Amino acid sequence: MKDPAPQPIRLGDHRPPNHLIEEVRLTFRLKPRATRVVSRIRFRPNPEGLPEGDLRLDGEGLRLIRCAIDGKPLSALDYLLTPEGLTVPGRRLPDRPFTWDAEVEIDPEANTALEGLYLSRGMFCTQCEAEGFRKITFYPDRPDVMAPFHVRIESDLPVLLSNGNPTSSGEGWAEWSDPWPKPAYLFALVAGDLVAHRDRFTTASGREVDLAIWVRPGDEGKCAYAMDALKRSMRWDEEVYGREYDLDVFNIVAVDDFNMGAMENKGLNIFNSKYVLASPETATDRDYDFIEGIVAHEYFHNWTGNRITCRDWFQLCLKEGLTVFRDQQFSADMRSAPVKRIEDVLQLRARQFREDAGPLAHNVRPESYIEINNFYTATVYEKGAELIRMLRQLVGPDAYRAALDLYFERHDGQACTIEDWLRVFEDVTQSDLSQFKRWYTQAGTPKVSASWGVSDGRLHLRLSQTVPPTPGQPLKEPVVIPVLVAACDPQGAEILPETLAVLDGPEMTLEWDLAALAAEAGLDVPDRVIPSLLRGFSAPVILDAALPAEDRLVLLAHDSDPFNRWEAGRSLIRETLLSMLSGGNGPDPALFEALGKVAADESLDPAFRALALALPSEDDMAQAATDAGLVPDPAAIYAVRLNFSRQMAAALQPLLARLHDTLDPGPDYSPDADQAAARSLRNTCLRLLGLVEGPDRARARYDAATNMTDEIAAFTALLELGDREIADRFFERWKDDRLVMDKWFMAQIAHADPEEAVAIAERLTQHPLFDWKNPNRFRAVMAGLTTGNPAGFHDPSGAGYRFAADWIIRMDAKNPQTAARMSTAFETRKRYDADRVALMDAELARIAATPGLSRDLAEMVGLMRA
Ligand code: B3K
Ligand code: ZN
Repeated sequence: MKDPAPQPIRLGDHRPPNHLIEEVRLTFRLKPRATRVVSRIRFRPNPEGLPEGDLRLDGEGLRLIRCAIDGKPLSALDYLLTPEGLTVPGRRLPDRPFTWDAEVEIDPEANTALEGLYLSRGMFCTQCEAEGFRKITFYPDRPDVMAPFHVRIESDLPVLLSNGNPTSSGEGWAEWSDPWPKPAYLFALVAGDLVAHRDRFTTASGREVDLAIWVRPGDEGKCAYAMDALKRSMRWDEEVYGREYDLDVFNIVAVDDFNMGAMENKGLNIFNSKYVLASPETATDRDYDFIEGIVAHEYFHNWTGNRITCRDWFQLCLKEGLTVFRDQQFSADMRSAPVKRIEDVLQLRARQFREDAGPLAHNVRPESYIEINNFYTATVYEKGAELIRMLRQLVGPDAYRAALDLYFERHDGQACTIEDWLRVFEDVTQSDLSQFKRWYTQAGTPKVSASWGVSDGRLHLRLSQTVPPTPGQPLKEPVVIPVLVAACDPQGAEILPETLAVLDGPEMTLEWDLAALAAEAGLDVPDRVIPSLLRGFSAPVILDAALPAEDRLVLLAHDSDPFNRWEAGRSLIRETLLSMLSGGNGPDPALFEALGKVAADESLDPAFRALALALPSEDDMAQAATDAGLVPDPAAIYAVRLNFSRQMAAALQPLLARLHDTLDPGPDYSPDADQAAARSLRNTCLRLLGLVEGPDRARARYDAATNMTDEIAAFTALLELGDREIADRFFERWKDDRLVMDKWFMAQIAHADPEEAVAIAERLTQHPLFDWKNPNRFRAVMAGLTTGNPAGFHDPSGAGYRFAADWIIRMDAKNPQTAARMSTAFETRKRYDADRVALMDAELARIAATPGLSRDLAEMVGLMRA
């Protein structure tokens, strides 16, 4: 019999639970193939639920051994058991608090989906968000049911951890208590042969907290940076948000097999080992940067997510958007704020704008889903963070802080909605945010058009907006868009100081008296001005402001807003690449000259200078070509970018060589922003120089490298120059280090000649170290091709599509979340030519027709084929 098609869950159908929980007691008897979970749960009827409502417990893949209510065993006639859970009819329940007892058996070793309780190389660990707890025991697995948990773990393994504070332990057992009511998705348990890197933290009010990072023996020397990042995060949250930590211990565990980056379980964060372990020899500056940001992100969830959680999964952005925004603020404070902003916008455009422009576009607060795991997206996270940034911009930093204080005060211990969130802003600012709320309920990236001019001594700026149709949302209302504007004269002197324009209707016009502005700025009255629009990327929109190239060169040289300075250069490069793609003019020497000036400017952060020399990615160019009405040819995009880089390298060769030779921060490696910035610019020069000089410089750098940042930079530069031996040398040195080997797998594909990329990827999947069930290794190869080498993935033969589809199908049977995520490789298919579209359609159809497809992958493929 065919399974019935899974039904969407809808926001509008949300009902409060019939029962709430006063307390949970769990005992785990851990065995790889047969773990027993004994639960005792104190329920009480919820006054907001249905009178005499059923008791609904989620449960999947559980072998029920026994269950009882108030000590009275239930027989199979007393409840309804389905593959999704267990329901006790209301008429069989007492109309007062009662105790549910149950024992179930589960098989962690068979759990390859890595959701629920599973084994990773001999270590028991859990991942419960979003709905993994139901694979551990019968429970109302929904975030609006919060309870204190008491956990006993029985196992021969030496280290036994759960949420909250340790209460007692003995030979073969340990007990933990978490006093803070939490939803089941924040439950965690770890048991393994682990060692701790320890430290302590004293909170602002004087509470002593024991900190530990738990890793496999041998990895304890790679935890110092994550620990340092943790302590800085704890201090920062006290100083900037007034939030203190609230338990006696804070534990982090590094796990090798993990579906995503990390998880904020209360008091027991579980991390993909990639985002904990670092040494100068094995981790790049970028890895350190990620570790800092992710440690902070998970720590910040303690307040934004754990103390205040989401009422239901439609509200996911309530915790994720806010926590991403907080981690972005933290990283901006720890490092260079302008560079962080540029990097965040690069990510937003690469992942979220791409999502918003395709078949997977959805609201920051979605209204329906089939599989919630598919909605941990760039839209919920990154666009969600942009909405908070805009709110802060609109109300100002003081009102923002006051609103957050009110949020924590009013909602501590609650499961909340976006309405609750916006209400604290409305109450603090006495304003109506119903129009702003459209940002949460409309998908699609708004387009803002700008025009300006000087007439009758007045400077006019006209702004207008449209929000494009997205699947299921043909018509949109205008949103509230904060547009930070300024303007300079033709020499680059700022004549209009930075001003906030709030575009909340279809259009608006602003006007200034130019003579007054000039007098104020101490400048002559110019006959024209150059606007600097959307400074700091003040809203997640696509700006259309046909600024002449010569004006953008002025902004690139002079704009006092670093984001727009970078943006001016980036848009000039993009336009040149587009022109080259359509057979038009190549680079204007004036552009190289201007980029060279930025690169040489020692008053600027080297990381900023490196970003200024970077090109829009191949995927960005495919989107840019589509927006310009062209059909993108991935091979042509690859060739044009390479050609541009070669010309730039030739034009700037002496400068690049000088920078390369003088920027070496020396052998005493530190991952701090200053050193990382110098390496970033130096290695940008290295790669460009290779294009004109050949491989000798990169070979010398490879041999001399004393840290992974430099080693991988030389390695990838050599791969791009066609060096065939370098991969073997790298392998011999690093074959025993799993995280470095992920880089080896990925780099060989991402930096391959596109014509060879699929063959290399295929060959690597035959490699003995290709452990495809490990999500990091799987992603290294798959993303190495699908995002790392777009021209290879889009090979006209269709071999790249076939390769990806084969592996997605294979992975789906083991780990649906990872398979579903990888399927987004096909989300842009409509951009391409009819032959490619047909090839991609055929692969999507083949995936869709696979028997036993997971709900995760079925939903993704269904959306992409619609
Ligand atoms: N909250 C987790 C993500 C859970 C993903 C479930 N599929 C990590 C984070 O955002 O911090
Ligand atoms: Zn998060």
